Amino acid sequence: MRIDNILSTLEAKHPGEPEFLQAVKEVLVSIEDVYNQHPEFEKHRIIERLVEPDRIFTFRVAWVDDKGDIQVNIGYRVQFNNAIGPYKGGLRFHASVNLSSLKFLGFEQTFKNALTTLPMGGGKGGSDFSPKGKSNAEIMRFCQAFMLELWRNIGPDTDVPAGDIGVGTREIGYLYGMYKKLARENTGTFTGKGLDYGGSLIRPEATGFGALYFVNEMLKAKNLDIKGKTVSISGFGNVAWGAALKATELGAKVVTISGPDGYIYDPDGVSGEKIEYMLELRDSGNDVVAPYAEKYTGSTFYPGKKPWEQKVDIALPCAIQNELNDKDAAALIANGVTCVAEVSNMGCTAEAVDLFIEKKTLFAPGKAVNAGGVATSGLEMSQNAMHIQWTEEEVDQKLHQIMKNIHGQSLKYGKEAGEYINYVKGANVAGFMKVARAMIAQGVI
Ligand code: 2IT
Repeated sequence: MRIDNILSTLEAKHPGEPEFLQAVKEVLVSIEDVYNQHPEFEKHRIIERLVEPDRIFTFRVAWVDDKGDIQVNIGYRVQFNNAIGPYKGGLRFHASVNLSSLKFLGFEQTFKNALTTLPMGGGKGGSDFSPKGKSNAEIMRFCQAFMLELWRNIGPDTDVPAGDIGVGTREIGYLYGMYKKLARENTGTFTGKGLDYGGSLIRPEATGFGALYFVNEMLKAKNLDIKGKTVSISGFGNVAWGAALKATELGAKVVTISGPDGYIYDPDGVSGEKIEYMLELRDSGNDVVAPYAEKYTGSTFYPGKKPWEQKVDIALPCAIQNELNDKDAAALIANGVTCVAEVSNMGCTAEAVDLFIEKKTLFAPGKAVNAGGVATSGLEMSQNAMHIQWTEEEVDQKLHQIMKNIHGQSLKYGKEAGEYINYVKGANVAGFMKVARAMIAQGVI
């Protein structure tokens, strides 16, 4: 495999997609050795086939705002790869959404979903619509307009969307309501639904819970205990909330959260009602964390800064791609960080990841760490298909087992000379092998 050739061909075909190229490069570098040991991969042109999505839908979403003015956004669904199951992955509503970010997310999702052990292919979608400052009625009209176009291309055994940044239970409700009306069926073609109409218990918590189960396994593999460790978290949305809940429950102390306006340092720990307050902040729709420091006076707000400058044992980026760069990584390492785990998708820049690996910092990539979210979506699909609802304990226990399994797979393929475990390599190889085998078995399609 000539990685440079593949990347330059891809760049020439699809100029202006830096996030997608970053995600592809990371996987190719990781799998190079196993790829070269298996000539059948080359023979079946697996890489060339994997880097092109099965198909992409792009559509106009026109809707009317509260003032009566017409607004126009772009909607997307990238059906990346369905070798091991129906396309599965979230919808992101955020001003930064474009084809490059959705292709990177769909590509990552393919390997992440393979790691979950459940039969799900990779997909992703969304819009450049920003929910920030929009009224409830505007969000509903946007979601309905979005679904008016997308509904024909999804289905319970075809493509099952879910939430991502900017798409939570409220948005899923509006999207699914319109889907159901148009499709005239109630088959659960969305996950992250409300508990009253087919949603799964633990799904809201699952990404954060799963991440902490994974981090706990990483520490245990090094004979370390999470109890008493300090944790920096970025973001203040659903994922950060679940991570803070479980970290606190396991006896660690969360000392930061962050938003686009800056970060909060709370030496007493973001715990108890303060964790629930994160959701209040999010639901205010203003996208700021500054009010936290006004409410909890023992904490400090650092405007315009990122939490990675604080000395902690564990750092968990939980916000958005490339939120932690090489300078941040160097600061964490200089402060003696023990473990860094991406909870956001591709939360670290390539340079930051290289630095963690070079310095042998315990580091794991988003596609392994945050897979508990989509795994629990898979459990929601199972419950919908069987027309039953599992208890909180049943779902949590399955989630815990899945995360242990993902850790085990990443460990198996990530062991390097010496004691270092390269979780980036481990997760990429484990996910890739499964998808590649499934593609070969199903012929040239
Ligand atoms: O990035 C992700 O894995 C998600 N946003 C969740 C996808 C899902 O289908 O639950």
